[in-house]
Amino acid sequence: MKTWVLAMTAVLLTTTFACSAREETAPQPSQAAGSPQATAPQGSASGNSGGYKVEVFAEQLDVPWDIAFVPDGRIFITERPGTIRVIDKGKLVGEPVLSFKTGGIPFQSRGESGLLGIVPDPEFANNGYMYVYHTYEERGSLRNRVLRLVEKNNKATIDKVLIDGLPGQSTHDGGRIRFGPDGYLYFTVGDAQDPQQSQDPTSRAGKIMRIAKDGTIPKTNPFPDSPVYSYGHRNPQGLAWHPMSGRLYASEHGQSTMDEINLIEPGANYGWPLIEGDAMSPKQGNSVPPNVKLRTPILHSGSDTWAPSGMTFVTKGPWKNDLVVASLRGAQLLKVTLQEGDPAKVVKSEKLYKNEWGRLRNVSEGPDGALYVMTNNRDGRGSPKPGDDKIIRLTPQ
Ligand SMILES: [Ca+2]
Repeated sequence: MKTWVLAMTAVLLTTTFACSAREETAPQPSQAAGSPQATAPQGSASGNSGGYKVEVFAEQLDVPWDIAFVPDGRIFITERPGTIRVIDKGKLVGEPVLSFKTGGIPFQSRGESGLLGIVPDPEFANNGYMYVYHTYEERGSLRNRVLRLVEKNNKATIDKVLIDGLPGQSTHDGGRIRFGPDGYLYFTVGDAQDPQQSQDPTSRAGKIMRIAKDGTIPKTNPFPDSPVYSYGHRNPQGLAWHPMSGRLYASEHGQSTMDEINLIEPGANYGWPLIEGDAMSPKQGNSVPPNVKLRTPILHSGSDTWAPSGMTFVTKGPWKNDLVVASLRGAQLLKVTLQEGDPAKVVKSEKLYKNEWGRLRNVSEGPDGALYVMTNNRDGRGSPKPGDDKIIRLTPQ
């Protein structure tokens, strides 16, 4: 029987190990070491680092993917194999809030697919609604869908299917889901291994989408009667809005290198598979029609591989207004500082805690102003350490 341990006191992190993780994307390139960005000082093993107290907040999780904070203090966690867990009064509850593996729920978790993003309703305290993005099978093909759940007393049930039939595959499933400052529900959909679909605004593959929380299409969406908000994406997995400007940013996996951070404009085309990174000319075998305008990222990894996933802007503490991005293959937090007043200008980017915790799936800011970082070492691609997978908490001092 598994025992679930939640560290109630600070557990000092003393582990440093070489990451043998593969990247999120395929095929696997031979990688040269190094990066166009400067490498910042490594996180200290002393438990305090760069103005943050660092501790293990939860452990013994099974490939956690996303985290949701609700006003009563509980914290919900998705585990990709198909369970929602809850931390209640500081304790990780053994019984799942909802298991997608039982009860006849259509569900599949193969490769990178499964139970992915989770977000609470902005009115959760009144309605108990949460929204999740997950993979299922339909007529022999993998698909993804967005569900509304209703939660009470640490148990959730499916209340409504908001959108289904989204393209799915064993890789490139997107899956991040967040509310924007406009109150609409945004989520990312990967190209599901069919790159050309990303360039077709009428296809649902390789998109960032926006719907109302009742599943209807906002009249102000860029394409009439379509949930598509932006297109030309490969496998976006991070969404975050700048706390001052309210502008939307997204992270995206490149094919093998050229991972991207994009500033998202409604209706814009982010280039995949015609161009990668800030390339000005199309990839071999592609051509760009003269009337097609392709957006390039505000930051990319060059010949390095980050494999970026969940990310957040920081609103409190030493990193206030910086963007922090969890990296799988990069096994680091990428911290990006933007120019005040210029949403597209990156002042600097730093790699923090590289190889200290292994592959990182997500970072979110809690209502307490701490950053909660999820490891992703137990899915066969990482090197699990005792206690993996973990949530590491960084609390501003
Ligand atoms: Ca791009």
